[in-house]
Amino acid sequence: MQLYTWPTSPFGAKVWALAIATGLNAQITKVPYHPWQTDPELSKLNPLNKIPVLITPDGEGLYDSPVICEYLIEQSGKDELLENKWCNLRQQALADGIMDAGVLVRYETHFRPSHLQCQDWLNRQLNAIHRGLDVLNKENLTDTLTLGTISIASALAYIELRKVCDWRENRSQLSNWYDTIRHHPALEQSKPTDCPLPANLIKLRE
Ligand SMILES: N[C@@H](CCC(=O)N[C@@H](CS)C(=O)NCC(=O)O)C(=O)O
Repeated sequence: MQLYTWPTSPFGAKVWALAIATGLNAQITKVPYHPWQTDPELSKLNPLNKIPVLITPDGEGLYDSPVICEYLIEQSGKDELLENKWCNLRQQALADGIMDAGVLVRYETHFRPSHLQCQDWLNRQLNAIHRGLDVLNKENLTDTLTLGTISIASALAYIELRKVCDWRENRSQLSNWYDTIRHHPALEQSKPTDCPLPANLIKLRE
C-alpha cells in the first residue's frame, strides 16, 4: 500500500500513528506529497486533492483520514483501537476539527500577506480550537492508544509544532496526559515535523 502524505500534516501523522498501532505500517510506503501541489495523478485518486490518501492493494484511493483509519483497523483486526466506538469517533471528530482550524490558522498567518489577513476569521478558528481543548481538558483520557487518543495527540503535536496558540495554559490535565502519551513509540515516530517547502512552491511565501 502507499500513503500520500507530508511530514507536517496532522492528518497524515494521525494515519501513520494508527498504521503503526495496527502493525500495518510495514506494508505501507509513504509517498511525500505537499498539500499545495496539484498533481493530476493525486486528483484522480482524491478529487479534493487533499492528503492523506491511501492506495489500497487493489489500487483504490481511500480518503479522508477517518476512512483510512477505519480501513486500517478493519484490515488489521485490531478492534480494541475502536473499543467504545462512539466515544472514539467523537474524540477523532473533535481532534480533526482542531486540526482543520489549526491548519487554517497556519495558512492564513504564514502564506497570506499580513495586510490581507482577517483577524475576525482567525479569531473564529482560534475560538473553536480553545473550546475544543477545554472539552478535552475535562475528559478522562486513557493513556492507551485508541483511535481517539491517537487523534487528540496528533492534533496537539501540530498545534505545538506550528505554535498556533498556547494550548497548555490553564489545561494542566490535558497537558499532563499529553506529556505521558506522546512518548509512545507510535506517536514519537509519527508526530508532525517541519519540512522545507518543495522548490516549485517556494513562491507561495514571497
Ligand atoms: N478531512 C481531511 C482533511 C485533510 C486536509 O485538510 N489535509 C491538508 C493537509 S494537512 C490538505 O491536504 N490541504 C490541501 C488543501 O486544503 O488544498 C482528512 O481528514 O483527511
